[in-house]
Amino acid sequence: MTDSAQPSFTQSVPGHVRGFSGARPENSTVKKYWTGLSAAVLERIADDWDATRKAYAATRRQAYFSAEFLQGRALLNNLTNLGLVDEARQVAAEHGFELTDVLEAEHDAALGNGGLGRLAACFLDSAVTLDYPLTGYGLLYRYGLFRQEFVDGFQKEHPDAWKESFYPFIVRRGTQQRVVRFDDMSVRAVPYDMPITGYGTRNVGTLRLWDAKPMHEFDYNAFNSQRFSDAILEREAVHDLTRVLYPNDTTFAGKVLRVRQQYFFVSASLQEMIDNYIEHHGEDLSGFHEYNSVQLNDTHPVLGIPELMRLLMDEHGMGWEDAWEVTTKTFAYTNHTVLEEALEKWDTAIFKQLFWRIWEIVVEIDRRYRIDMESRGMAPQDAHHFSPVHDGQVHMAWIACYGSYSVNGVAAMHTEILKRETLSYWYGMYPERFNNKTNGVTPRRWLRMCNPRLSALLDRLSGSDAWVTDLPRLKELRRYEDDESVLNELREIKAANKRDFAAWIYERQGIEIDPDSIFDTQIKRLHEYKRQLMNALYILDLYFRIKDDGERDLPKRTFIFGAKAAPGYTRAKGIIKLINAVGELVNNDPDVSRYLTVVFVENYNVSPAEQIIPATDISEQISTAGKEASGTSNMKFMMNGALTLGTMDGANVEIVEAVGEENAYVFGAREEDLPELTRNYNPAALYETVPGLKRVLDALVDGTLDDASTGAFHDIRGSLLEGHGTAPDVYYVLGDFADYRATRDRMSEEFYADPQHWARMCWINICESGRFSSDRTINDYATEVWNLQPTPIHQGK
Ligand code: 26W
Repeated sequence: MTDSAQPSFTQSVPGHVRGFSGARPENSTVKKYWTGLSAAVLERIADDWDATRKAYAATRRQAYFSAEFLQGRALLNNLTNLGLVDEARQVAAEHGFELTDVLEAEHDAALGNGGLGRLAACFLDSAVTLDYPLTGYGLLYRYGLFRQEFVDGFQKEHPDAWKESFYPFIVRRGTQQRVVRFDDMSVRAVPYDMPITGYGTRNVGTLRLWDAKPMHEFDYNAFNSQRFSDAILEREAVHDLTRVLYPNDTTFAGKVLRVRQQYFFVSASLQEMIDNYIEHHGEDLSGFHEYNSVQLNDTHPVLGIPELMRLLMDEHGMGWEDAWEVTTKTFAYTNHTVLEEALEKWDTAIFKQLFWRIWEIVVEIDRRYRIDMESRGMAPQDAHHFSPVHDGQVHMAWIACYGSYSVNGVAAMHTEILKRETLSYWYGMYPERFNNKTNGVTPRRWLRMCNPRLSALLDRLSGSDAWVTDLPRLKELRRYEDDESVLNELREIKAANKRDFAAWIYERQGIEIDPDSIFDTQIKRLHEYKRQLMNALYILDLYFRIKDDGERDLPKRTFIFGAKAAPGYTRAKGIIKLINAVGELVNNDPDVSRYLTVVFVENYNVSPAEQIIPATDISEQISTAGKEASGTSNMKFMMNGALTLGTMDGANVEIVEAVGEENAYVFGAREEDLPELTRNYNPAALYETVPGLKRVLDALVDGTLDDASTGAFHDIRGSLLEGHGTAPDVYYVLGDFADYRATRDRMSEEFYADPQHWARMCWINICESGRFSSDRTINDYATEVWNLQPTPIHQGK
């Protein structure tokens, strides 16, 4: 709480607004008002943030290393966690502002590509809410994930200058800089801290993001002697380091820079952790791992392993064996995908060029690994394939498995596939290291904050807001699953959320949608394995069923998409164009638009998700079985009372298990059947025989749809029927199409046939979403992997 001498939050706001706008609060711009309000929040938590840092300094603490933190907006989240929403609304109103308008003035912090980055953000929220001493470490990208614009239905990328104007929720810690040395340059690492508030606690956690600065702002002598370009060039090379977040699938040109980024932030973070250890526990670093553990969010921060070896040996005089002991007891590795393309491998040339010493250490890890494996009876040629360095490349995932005390997947099925296939070698060597940690999402942002109507109902029925930090409690509310009036209320809440979304999308993109239609949504990164294409083909099939077959008894539906494609992923960009082309066709044909509307939300991000999810009826989770490690939007939808239409993949499996098969719509080939199915797979025959397929696939190339002569739709059709350089249709779109179509048809009919039964299913989904709270995930990491104790700064909260 605030000191009695301190003004209340409400009282403090006008002064902060004045300070930023240099005007009376009522005459401030909405953006300046946002800034002032945010500064008032920062003032409110400043002392507690200080106290938390102090309380965590000498305890065993956990670091979360991640190249991505997809934080989204901060103000409403902080107000929600601190219980200040009503006060903020009131004070804004006094100055003539609607709080919702003020909140809209905030730019998303989009320092991530997708699920992996958003997971990191949910974990920070849960850790602080549970008082766990966890700190996030990453990079302060000047540009986050690109801003997406549609031009004639094609994706166009623009830079996302997210912190161009003043951002109060980040504080420069100029006194805590470190130096990171590469062979060709030394760089100053400047930490910027974001406060992470929790719900019902006074602890305030930290996300520390490093910015790269030249050792000297510029070479004054070079400048003075008219050698401007030399001076500027060196500066630019350093600034390049934190200029931009890399979308996945980048070209070779960006790879050196990417490795530089990775080394830069892990080195700075580990230096800080070592300094902190020495300050509190003395110079003998052999106990480092007793006070520090590092979770590696995928392979991106795996350079931390050789870097800690280097720091311990070269800077602190430890021998190899001791250093290796400390290192392997410090790191734990989470894998987020089984797709080959994301298991990072770097050409050895990159290592030799950037940091010869790290290269030497990696080679020595490799040498000792081979001896180690031989002593365990492994044939050298078998060990070779999983060695850290071979065939001219450094294999980050193998370094992670060899150098960590824990290896985990992100859903039960994913972990099983890791053990059986992707990492089976390592599982054979070190079975005790392997464990599953099914992902979760924070119920603060993804229910409390984004769905105030449903939140209020849950508060009222359960008698308190205790569910917000103890989501499994919602199970008790299953006693209302046959309560007519509760189900009616749930239906009204969904209807109101749908009206809000309709107004929001009209305002944003000028599209009119019918709030009484079914809202059927697929929002996620654009990737072939996620099969947005199958969704689009289904809509195109519906179009023909209405136009050509004269089907008239179809339920009214709105199809919502949100997706960005990696700039270099040509086919994914073609699929974006295809969805927009199908949308054009459907939305502009009066025969069809009576039944169907297609909405492609431009520049999909965290904040649009907060609008879309509470308004959705059907959650599309249709990846090829075995490919989606977990998925996390599936959990957000469930929490907000949408039903899953999904394959048995990733966390869908556990969602279906939690709600019962009768409360979800499952279709498609099972992962265990796919090897056999694909052996006998004949896309050309399916094209001829599966109802509707020939028509939609031909429509890609017969002039029905226009790809502006780019050949994009021809390529997409080819990927399904011919396969260029690979087998056709590796993601089994045509194989699953018939079942998808039948299940989706049935689902939509049942929505209208028995709305009360539908509402009952939604209610059960909400009540059973407890185990998909990231609080459960974080508690599992803390107790089973991290050995971490809650460290509240204030008893009784
Ligand atoms: C090569 C660099 C790279 C590769 C892939 C960077 C980033 C990515 C993805 C964007 C990683 C990602 O987001 N994976 C997702 O992680 C989620 C959290 O565990 C899972 O729920 C998703 O299934 C998985 O696709």
